[in-house]
Amino acid sequence: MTQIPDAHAHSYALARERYADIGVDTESALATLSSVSLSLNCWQGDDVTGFETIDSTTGGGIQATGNFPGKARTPEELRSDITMALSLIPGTHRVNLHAMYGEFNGARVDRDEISVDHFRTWIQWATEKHLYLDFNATCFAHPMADSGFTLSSKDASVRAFWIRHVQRVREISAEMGRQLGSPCVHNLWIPDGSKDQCVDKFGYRALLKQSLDDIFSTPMDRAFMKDAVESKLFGIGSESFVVGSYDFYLPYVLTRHLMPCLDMGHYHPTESVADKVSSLLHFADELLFHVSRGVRWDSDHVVILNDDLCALTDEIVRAQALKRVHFALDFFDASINRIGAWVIGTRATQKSLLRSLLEPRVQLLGYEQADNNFARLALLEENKLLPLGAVWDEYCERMGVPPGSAWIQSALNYERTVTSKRS
Ligand code: RNT
Ligand code: ZN
Repeated sequence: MTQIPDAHAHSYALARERYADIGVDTESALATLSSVSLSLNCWQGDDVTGFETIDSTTGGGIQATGNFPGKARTPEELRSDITMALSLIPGTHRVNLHAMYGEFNGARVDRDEISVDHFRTWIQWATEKHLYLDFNATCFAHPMADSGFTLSSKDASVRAFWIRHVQRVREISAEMGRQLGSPCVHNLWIPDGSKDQCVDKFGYRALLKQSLDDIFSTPMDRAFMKDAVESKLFGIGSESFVVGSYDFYLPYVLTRHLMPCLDMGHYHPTESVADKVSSLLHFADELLFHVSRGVRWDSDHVVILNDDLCALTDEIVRAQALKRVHFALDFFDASINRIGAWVIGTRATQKSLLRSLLEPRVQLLGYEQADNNFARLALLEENKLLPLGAVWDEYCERMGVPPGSAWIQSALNYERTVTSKRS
C-alpha cells in the first residue's frame, strides 16, 4: 500500500518523539547524514568491463558472475544508468571510475599512455550533474598483468610499465580533483600473488615496496588528490600468496602518510573490519573503506544492511570520525538489474549510517561509565526496534527521492523501457 504524504509526516513526528525520549535528536542525525557522500562504483554498471580495446587472458581475479541482460555497453549508457541510479539515492554523491573507463574512440591507447583527455567527458558530465569523481589505477585485465604480477613482477619492464600507468592515473586524479573542486581519492589495488606456495615472498614484497616508493616519490597536492592503497588476503588464482597483504600495506601507509583502503571482503571471514576503526584512527589521518559483502569468500555481493555494515558505521560514528573516512562502494552483481543493485547497496549504506547516527550515545556512555553493563546491553537491544524506517522515509522525502520501497517500480520501469532493449 502506498502511504500518503501526511501519513509519512505523522510517522516521522512520532518517531522524532520516540528518539527524543532517549536523548537523540533526529534532525541533527538527518543533517549529518546529508553531509556524507558515498562514492558509487561505476563498475557495477558493466560488470567491470571498461571501454578499452585490450585483450587479456585473465581478469586479475575479478569475476562478475551472472548474465542479466542490459549491461551498459558504452560510456553514454553507463552515464545514463548511473544518473538513473542516483535519482533514487538521497543526497549528493561521488562516482568512482577506473582507468579502463576512459574514452578512446576505438583507438588503442595503452594504460601507460592515458591522459586526462580520455576522461574529459566524464569530468564534463560530473560538472553538469554536480558530482565529484574518484579514480583507480587498473592493474588487471591486461596482457602485462597476465603473469599474475604487476608492480611486484620480477620483470623490470613489467614493473616499469605499471609504474608509468599509476603515475598517469595519479596525474589524471589530480586534474579531476582540481577541475571539480573536491580532492579525488585515488585507490591502488594490484592483483599480484600466486596460486600455490611461493618461496620468495620477501623478494616480491621488496619489489612492491620499491615500485610504490618510485610512484609515491612524486608528491601530489592533497587539495586535488589523495592516495590510498588496498590490501587483500587472497584472490582467485592467488589463493596461497598475495603480495599486497594487510600486514604489508599497513606499515607502508603509516610511514608514507597515505590512506589505507579496507575492503570488507578482504579479510578472514571472522575478522572484523569494524573493529579496526578505533585503532587505525589513532595513527592514520583518513581511512578509505570499500563497502562490500563477501558471501563465503570475497564475492562482492550487493551490500545489504547486515551486522557487518552496522558494526562498521557504528564504530565510525562512535569515534566521531565521519569527516576522516571515505566510503566507496565495491560490489558487482551481473545476475540482477544493475541499477537496482547500485540503489540497494547505496541506500543500505546510508540506512546503516542513519541507524548509527540515531544511537542513544549519551545514555549508552553513561551506563558504560557507571559500569552498568546490563543496562548498556539492554539499551543496545531495545534500540534495534526503534522507528528507524520512519526517519529514513522522511530523509528520502526531503531529498526528493522515493521513500520506502517506492523506488523499486522506477528501477523496473527503466529496465522495461531502457536496459531490456539493449542486445
Ligand atoms: C579487488 C578489489 C578492487 C576491485 C575494484 C574493481 O579485489 O576489491 O577494489 O574490486 O577496484
Ligand atoms: Zn575493493
